[in-house]
Amino acid sequence: MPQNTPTLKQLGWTSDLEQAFKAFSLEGLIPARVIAEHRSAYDVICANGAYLAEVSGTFRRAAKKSKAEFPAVGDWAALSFDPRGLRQKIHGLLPRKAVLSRLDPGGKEEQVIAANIDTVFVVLGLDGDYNLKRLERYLAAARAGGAAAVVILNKTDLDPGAGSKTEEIRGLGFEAPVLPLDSMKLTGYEALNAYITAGRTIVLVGSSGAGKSTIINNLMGSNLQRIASVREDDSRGRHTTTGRKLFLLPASGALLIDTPGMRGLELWAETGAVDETFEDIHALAAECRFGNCSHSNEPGCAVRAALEAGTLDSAHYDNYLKLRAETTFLKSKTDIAERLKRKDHAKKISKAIKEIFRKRPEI
Ligand SMILES: Nc1nc2c(ncn2[C@@H]2O[C@H](COP(=O)(O)OP(=O)(O)O)[C@@H](O)[C@H]2O)c(=O)[nH]1
Ligand SMILES: [Mg+2]
Ligand SMILES: [Zn+2]
Repeated sequence: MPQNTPTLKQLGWTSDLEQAFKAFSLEGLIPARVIAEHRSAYDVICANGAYLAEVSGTFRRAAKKSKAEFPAVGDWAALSFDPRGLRQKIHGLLPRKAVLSRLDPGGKEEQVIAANIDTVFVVLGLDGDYNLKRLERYLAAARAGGAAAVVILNKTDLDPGAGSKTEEIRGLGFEAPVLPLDSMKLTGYEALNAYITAGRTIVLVGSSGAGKSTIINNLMGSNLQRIASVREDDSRGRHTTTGRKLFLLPASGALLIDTPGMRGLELWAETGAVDETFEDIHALAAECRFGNCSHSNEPGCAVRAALEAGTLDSAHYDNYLKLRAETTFLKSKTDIAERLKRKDHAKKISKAIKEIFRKRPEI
């Protein structure tokens, strides 16, 4: 347990959250922020200090349907506080602001990596971890979860091409700023100041070895995290921790969530959400004549047939189309291949125009 337990305010508690918590307060429950996730328990901090907590039986039964309803790092939980309890009980969660989710590697459901975040730092290491396809996935996941993103190109000291890579990503026109960083000499760190402000929650994601923990260490100004990560490695065989943890930066007051390297981040909103929510349509789609049927105007569409027969609700169907269009939009917004093609096209045109002017005799 930390020596100086942060206050709720330091952890990001606001009067708006207090307001939202009213119904829980009336039940005698108190707020706590989830700062680490273990197999079946959580580290939480409440006004009384830092504790181990688990969900109540009622919570477990109510959340049985989906993993995503269970607490995640960053969540605000409602505790029934027992000073003698070994584990405090979590009875509910405040509705989440932005989340970072992915498709659970073990199944077809949402896994919340971090909750109530403001910003996602996508960290790429310039020692062979520069991968635009992966970057695009992370950016799409941030967008899908409602969080802003910042791209961090770490280990600039190891790559003479760091400058051109920075420019390459900037040229792709993402909303996210691109910040080059050397975490050995600590160059580029001033640019982070705009994002690491008091009460703001930031999750760091990226491949294992990209430098996420080093960045947190540097910002913490101590080797606290390094100690923690050694313990993580030791306990890997016992499966006691997910490695996702929240840190309070002493200087700026920002809250950083470290994540262990993720092999793949399958975009939750893109892959799972629509089909999961519209299981009935998904089942009907198996009977469509074309495998890639969009269920809008293709012949032999089983979905439209059900609609016409009145066995499929039209509002339900409309909602399906809307949601799917959203995920398609999400995909095209972040599809780098498309962007590069468009950029290439624009380049060719401008080159052709230049050619015309070059060949034209002076007027
Ligand atoms: N040369 C260089 N090495 C770095 C930099 N940042 C991190 N490293 C090293 O990269 C390795 C992995 O870093 P770590 O923070 O554990 O990565 P994580 O898995 O993303 O948390 C460590 O040996 C770090 O010392 C950097 O900017 N330059
Ligand atoms: Mg790490
Ligand atoms: Zn169809």
